[in-house]
This record gives sequence, structure tokens and C-alpha cells, in this order.
Amino acid sequence: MQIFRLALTFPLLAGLAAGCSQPNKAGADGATAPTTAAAADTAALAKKPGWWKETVVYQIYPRSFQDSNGDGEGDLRGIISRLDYLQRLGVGTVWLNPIYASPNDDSGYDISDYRRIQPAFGTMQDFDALLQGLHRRGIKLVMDLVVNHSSDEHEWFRQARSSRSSPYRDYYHWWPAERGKPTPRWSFFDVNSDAWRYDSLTNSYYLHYFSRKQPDLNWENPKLRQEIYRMMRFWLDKGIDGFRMDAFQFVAKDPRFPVLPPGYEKNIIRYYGNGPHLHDYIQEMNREVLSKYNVMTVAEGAGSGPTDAMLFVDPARKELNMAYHFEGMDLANGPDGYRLTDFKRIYTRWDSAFARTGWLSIYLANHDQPRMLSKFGDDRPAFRAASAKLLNTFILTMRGTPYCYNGDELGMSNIRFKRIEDYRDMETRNGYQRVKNRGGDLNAFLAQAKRTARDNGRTPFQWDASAQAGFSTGTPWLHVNPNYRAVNAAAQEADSASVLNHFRRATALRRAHPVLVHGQYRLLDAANPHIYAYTRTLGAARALVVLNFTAEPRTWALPAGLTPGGAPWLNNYPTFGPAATLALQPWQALVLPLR
Ligand code: TEU
Repeated sequence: MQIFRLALTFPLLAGLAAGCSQPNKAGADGATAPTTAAAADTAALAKKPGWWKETVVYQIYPRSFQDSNGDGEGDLRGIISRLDYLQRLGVGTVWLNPIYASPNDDSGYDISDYRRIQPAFGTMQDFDALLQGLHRRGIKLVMDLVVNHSSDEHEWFRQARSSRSSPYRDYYHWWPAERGKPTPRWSFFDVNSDAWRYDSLTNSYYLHYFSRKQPDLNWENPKLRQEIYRMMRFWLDKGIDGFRMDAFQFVAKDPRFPVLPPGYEKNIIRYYGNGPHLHDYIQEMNREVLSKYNVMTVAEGAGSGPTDAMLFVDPARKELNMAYHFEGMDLANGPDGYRLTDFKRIYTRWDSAFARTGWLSIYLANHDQPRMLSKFGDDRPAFRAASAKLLNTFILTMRGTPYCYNGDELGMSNIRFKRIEDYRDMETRNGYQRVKNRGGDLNAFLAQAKRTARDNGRTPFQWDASAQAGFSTGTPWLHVNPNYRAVNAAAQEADSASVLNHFRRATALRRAHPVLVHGQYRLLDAANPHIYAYTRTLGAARALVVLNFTAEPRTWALPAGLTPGGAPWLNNYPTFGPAATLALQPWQALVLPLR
């Protein structure tokens, strides 16, 4: 069998990989003008309508990315100091989790002032410098828009709760206590799972789908909607490039709060998503705000299936650009992992539903999830790098806009805290208390948290092998994963075969080949429990992706009619035997041009 060395047979990629590891010259803000091919490409793309289809989104969890002042929390100056790193990833868009003023009950998703920067993150000047630094490098910036709820410390809520006749009263949902107990509503985070909180000041309950400190805004009220549109224009006029719309499918509620059938909470998206007038609100927002800017909009969650999701993004309806679904995420939460055939079925079903129109996001993790590698790959040392590269190959070769969650380009893994005291996330802490209150099995809860808790994905970014992984000179707000000495960006910079450099090759490949962005997707060998194989086709351009989702070597016979047209475009092993039957290494990922 002939062995190809990727660097020898595919000089373009080898050259890109080498270029990637060369730091750019720093300018005044630690910032530079676009100097690399990657930056020139992304800058050109940024001007195109529909740029959001061709971009690669990199999600930054600001609290854990880079601390610049030693207070143990990441901040905007920290991100600014890493702009060259972002540029060399070859990503086109950064999505920032909330950086607005917030008492941080839910890590910034409880906003007390939508137009101010949380002091721990910096100032508005820092924000402007960040936006400028990104734009100088041809990278777009998308912000989180959290308008299903505000913080209970927002001025609107302070006013609203002060009296039943406050002009802000109708900015929120209230149930006067003289009507008796409200009809039950389930809460995601509440210690009693109760979404109604009694407030003695006005003898009323207020609604909070999330925590008690996150009262739900009343979208029925046109004044509230106008406030939100003004706030959106404030950020768009600053020059940001779009919004990721948090929990947006939940904003519309029937204010009569009808009784829901028993067990509704097990199917919460069906009952909380798609409330009355939801699409009227989005169309109004589109008319009054979004249509005036060349921006990207993505709804977090969009109904319970592809048909509902399409309503958000069918261009004819003039609503949003793309949806992201939870179905892929809901796999693999149990102790037994997931079946690859289910994974393939879900991604294939969503792809076919969006084959003619609409657009999807492709992601395997975010700040609400455990680490992609621990959940879908294999984080044992022998397979960590190969499986992380395979998962990144998947994200970057599917149809839809890829989202990479910071750290996944290095193969960061779950921290698996042993004690509840180590968790910072209120969801986990309240969940623990809930189980304790009902005398439940706390060990079972902790065992599950090791697999699924959100803090697994929120540990500080692993920059280098120095103290606290180079994240902070102080005490980090959440423990650093002890594996940082082996898994960190600096070590991977130096290794052309690292997960990081593989990621860079994959983003470069996607930029170079429109077939990987727009090409039609076709699943091969659907029943194969070990291999995920698919083709992408755009006119005469064709590519084959073959992913061995197991820790064992496997063989896979090329279906009749598929003939590789040269050396691999991407390969996470140095070996490739071009043959009618591919011999695949554990977690091998191949992208092959087809004749
Ligand atoms: O998440 C909304 C959401 O739908 C939750 O069910 C999410 O799936 C949950 O966090 C999983 O544990 C968004 C944000 O992404 C999340 O970080 C916030 O906590 C939440 O909204 C409230 O703002």
C-alpha cells in the first residue's frame, strides 16, 4: 500500500499550516492590518450579501477566554490581546456571549443594563477597540441578544415591581395573588422548578422561565418591543454584525396562562416555543431593524422540528438567517453515550429539510454543553487528538454555518468536578439543592453533572503550560482543567500535526472550496454503526468525507462510482492508502476530492 505524507503531497495545505504558526507583526493595539491570506479572504467575504453562509463562527465565552488584569475573570482587553490568534484560526465571525452589565446570576444572561459593559469585562472604549480590532482583521462580531428576560436588577423591573400602576408594570408578566395561585409553569433553573415567584411588594407573582433573577419580558407590550428595537439599533449603529438571539423561541406567551396538560414540561419546546404572535414579532423586528443592516441573525433553538425551524429562516418570510437545533445536542447525555446511526439520522434529516431553502448552523458544543470532545469523541489521551480533529472536520465539512466553541480547536475536555462546591453554574447548584430537598440520590446527580454540566465547557481557555494555563495571573473564577500542561495552544502552535493546526487547515479548506459550503450533502452507508461517510457536490466539484467514529481501525469500501481524484484535501493521520477499500485508523477523518 502506498503511503502519502500529507505535507509532501499537498504543498498548499502544508504551506498554509506553516503560515499559520507564524505570528503576525503586532501594531499599536496589539492589532495589525490583515496580512495573511486568511485575513484577505475573510475581508473580501465580509462584503458579500449572504456572507453568513460562508463564514465560520468562533464562539468566545468572554469570562473564560483571557484575563488581562489579574482579577480571575476574562475581559475585553484580554480578547484584544488575542486577536492575532483569532485571525490565524481562519474564522470569519466571533460570537461573544453576553458582556453587558449583569449581577451574574446566570453568567451574564441576566442583564441589568443592555447598553453598558459589565465592569469586570471592561469599558465601552474597550468594546469599541475590540470591534475595530476584529474588523481590521476582516472578522465580524455577533453579539448575544437576551430579550426573553432581563435581570430583576434592571431598571425596568425595579420600576415594574414597585407598584401595580407603574408604567413599566406591563414590561413583565404578573399574576395578582387575589386570583389565587397561578397556573403552573415549569422553570429551567428554579430550585423548586416553579416559574412563578411571589413578590409581596405588590402581592403578585412574576413569571421567570429561567432563574428568579431573570423575570420574563412581556412581548405583548408594543412599548417593550420598541425599547428592544432601539437597543438593537444602538449596537448595530456601532457597527456590530449581528445577533445570536437567546431563548428567542420562548418570548411569545399567552398572557391568559391556560392550564397545560400533565407532563408538558417533558416536552417544553412544544409548549414554550412558538407562542402566539412569535412570528409577527420577528417579522416586525425584521422590518423595523434587521432589514436595514447587512447582518447575521441566528435564533437559539427554533421550534421542535425542522418544519417549525423553517418558519424562522425561510427567506420568503423575512425573519432570521439561520436556526440552530437542539436535537443533535440532546443525544449522548446518558451514561451510555450515543449511537452513530442516530447521530447520522438527525444530521441528515435536518439537512434534507433545509436542502432547498433556509439555512442551518452546525455545532457540537457551546457554553450550555459539556465539551464536544468528551461528549462525542474520546478524551482518553491516546484518542484525544485524533477524535478532536475528526469532530472539527465534521463541523467544517457539513452544509450550514459551522460554529466552533472556544477551546474545541485545541481538544479541551470536561473537567468532571467531584464536589458540588467546585461548580459555579447556578443551574447545577440549584439542581443539586432540588435533589437534596426531595431526598434524592446526590451521587447520581454528581455523576451526571460530570457528563453534562455546563461548567465542563466553561473552564478557562488553555493558552500555555504556565500557571493557570496563561489565562490569569490571579485566581480564576472557575478552576482550570489540570490537563492544561499537555493540552494548550502554545504547545499546539509548535506542532504542525496538532488539533489546532488541523483546525486551521480545515477552515482554510472550507474557504478554498465552495463545494464544502454550498454543495449538496448525501449520506452514504446509513446503517454503518462505525463510519459516517457523505459526499458534497456542487456542479462538477465533488468531495467525499469519511469519518471513523470509533477507537478501532476499520475498513470501508468505497461505493461503486466514487473514485478519489488525488491526495486527500484533509487527513488527521499522515497515512492514506488510496484503494477501493479504505483502511482507516482509529478516529481517522478523511476529506477526499472525487473525480
Ligand atoms: O439557553 C436557553 C435554553 O434553551 C436552555 O434550555 C439551555 O438549553 C440550558 O441552559 C441547558 O442547560 C440560553 C443560554 O444559552 C443559556 O446560557 C442561558 O442560561 C439561558 O438562555 C437563559 O438566558
